[in-house]
Amino acid sequence: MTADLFDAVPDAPSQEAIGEGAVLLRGFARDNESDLIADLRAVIAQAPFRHMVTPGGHTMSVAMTNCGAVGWVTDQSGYRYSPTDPRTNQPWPAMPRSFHQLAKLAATRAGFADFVPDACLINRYTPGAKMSLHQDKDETDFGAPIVSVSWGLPATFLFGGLKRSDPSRRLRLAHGDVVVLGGPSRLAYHGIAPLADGEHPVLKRQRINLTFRKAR
Ligand code: MD6
Ligand code: FE
Repeated sequence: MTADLFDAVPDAPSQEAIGEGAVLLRGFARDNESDLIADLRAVIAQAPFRHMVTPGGHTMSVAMTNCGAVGWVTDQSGYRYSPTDPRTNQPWPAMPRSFHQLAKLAATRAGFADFVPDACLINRYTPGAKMSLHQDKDETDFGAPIVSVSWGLPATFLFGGLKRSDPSRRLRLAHGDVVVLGGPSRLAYHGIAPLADGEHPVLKRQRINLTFRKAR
């Protein structure tokens, strides 16, 4: 029987290469999820989710906030990282130690042992919300990966190539899954298909995504 083997490695997360420098770590963020979600709630209490406006004037269906030394913002004047929350002109909440540790551990597992995130963008999807195909290129150092953590309702991650017109794979991201985009995949186009309705036992009718970046 293999039961003993599995017992020796409880909830061992799986690891799948989804591209060059791109790794899907299923279940990687489930270990201490109650601490992580408590820390998330504290961040949100200080810097609530809001729907930002794109430079083109569209209000995003995904609600966002940030923690860390800088946070990603968009408004009529463009995309950028800001040390302050434009709602209050106060610094973003500090990045919880638990978040920083999770991001470093995931990056290390994916082969990026020296990753030091200074920004964490927090996305909230309710049913129907989506994120169009995009590249993350507002950071200064594309040598650093981006670590993405998903909680709550499952989503379909669209993972394309270096050109917008390249075909994209559809990958299911469930509660606790982590994606690391680094190396040649750092600038790959990606997005999230419209979120299907459902109810998650902890997070109810929403999906939360954290993306850890080295922005500056
Ligand atoms: C999301 N993720 O999962 C959106 N960006 O809600 C991203 O935009 C993303 O998953 C950079 C690297 C990994 C990602
Ligand atoms: Fe992205």
